[in-house]
Amino acid sequence: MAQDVFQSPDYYFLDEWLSEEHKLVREATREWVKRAVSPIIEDYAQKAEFPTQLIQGLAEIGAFGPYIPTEYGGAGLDQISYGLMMQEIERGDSGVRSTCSVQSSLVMYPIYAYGSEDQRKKYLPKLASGEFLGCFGLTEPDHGSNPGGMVTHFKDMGDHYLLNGAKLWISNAPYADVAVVWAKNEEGRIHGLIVERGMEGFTTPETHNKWSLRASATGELVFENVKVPKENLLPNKSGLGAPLGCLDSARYGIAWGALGAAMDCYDTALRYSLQRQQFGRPIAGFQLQQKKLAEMITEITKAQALTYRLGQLKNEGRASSAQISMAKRNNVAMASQIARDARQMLGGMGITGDFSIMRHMMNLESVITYEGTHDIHLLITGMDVTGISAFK
Ligand code: TGC
Ligand code: FAD
Repeated sequence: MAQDVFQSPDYYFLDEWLSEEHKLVREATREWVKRAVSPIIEDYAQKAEFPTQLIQGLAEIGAFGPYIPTEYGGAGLDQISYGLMMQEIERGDSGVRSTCSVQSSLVMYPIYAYGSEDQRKKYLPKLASGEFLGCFGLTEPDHGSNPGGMVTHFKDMGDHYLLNGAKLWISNAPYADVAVVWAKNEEGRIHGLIVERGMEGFTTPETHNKWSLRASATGELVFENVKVPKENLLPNKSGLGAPLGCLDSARYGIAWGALGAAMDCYDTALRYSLQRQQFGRPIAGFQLQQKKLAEMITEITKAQALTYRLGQLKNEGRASSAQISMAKRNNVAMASQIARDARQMLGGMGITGDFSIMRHMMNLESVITYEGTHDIHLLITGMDVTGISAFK
């Protein structure tokens, strides 16, 4: 891929809303992405390999647990800094951001929020430092949008739990040292269990043949009579609201991340269209190309304002699940549309790995599906404004 010369658009001077700390976090993350991610990511995506060498760097920039308190190894930052980090990392690649979302919001967050003090001390510092990689098992082969129907279950055997079932489409699974797994007890109540690699009967086969998120490892979690120690049950929250609470945090990060992918596509298309000559002039001078660019910057600017405001609400503990759904849905759809338009603007070059756009475009097909599909988030908004659930 060509040298990374990304410059972020800020059409409404929204940087003025950011604190010095926010800007420092963003610049440090951007500099690391330019140095560590951009030069290698296309190659790893083409090979469909997970670049494990990035794990240490991600830990060093604080991308594992940005908002987890420092006493547990996290970076102790606010929600806007967390968002800006996700924006910059997904600007590099959605799959790398996925690794961070899973580690921070789907593994560290539940251990921090629902775990015992012993569990926090045992796992969080190792997850923050990258010594441990984690994954989150909610989706099952027959229960994706409807996780409440899950069949993975555990039985109380007196001195341990016996876990059986399977999870599908699990990011990081093939490399994970620990898995936060959601399963039903004998009464049908959902609980979180920390399952460790090496426990007998626990396997993580990799999922191949993806055309999307190729630089992220995806797999299954299979549990065949796995003996889980009793102290591995997350004691402080149960029910479907427990995993959905983690999703709130990850979906929030995705809203920022999608913005990063959109900004990268816009920046690339703008630069290319100013240089590429057809009919004796830069293609940026043609009205149809200007329409695309004008719509892109308008949608990015609207999403920047929406997302920053969501960050403020999140910092104040006032962001509702439905508000987060709206931002995830809007920003991912916006980024997907921009990726498609930007790809067209590059003509034939747009389908090559010389530019990041086609990779973003394909990655966003996963992002629009995971953490709740585009349609599910629309129905969450519908439920919120009408008070009537379309799911029951
Ligand atoms: P429903 O009856 O509405 O709710 C059950 C209980 O959960 C509570 N709740 C929430 N709590 C916290 N945060 C949320 N976002 C919540 N949404 C609901 C709710 O209050 C209730 O609590 P209680 O105490 O009354 O029992 O549940 P439902 O079965 O009707 O389902 C609702 C629906 C469809 C919105 C939900 O199931 C859903 O969001 N489905 C989408 C599934 C999903 O997003 N899966 C993601 C899997 S993980 C993933 O994709 C990781 S990708 C990672 C990466 O690589 O980046
Ligand atoms: P389905 O639920 O079968 O949906 C199929 C279609 O039906 C969708 O268009 C959906 O919108 C629509 N639909 C479903 N229900 C309704 C309804 N009530 N009304 C209208 N339309 C509806 N899961 C994890 O637990 N952990 C992970 O780390 C993880 N990582 C992932 C990584 C990747 C690359 C991918 C692709 C997925 C990942 N997932 C993960 C799973 C992801 O969350 C699910 O794919 C997603 O929730 C959708 O579930 P499904 O694929 O079973 O689709």
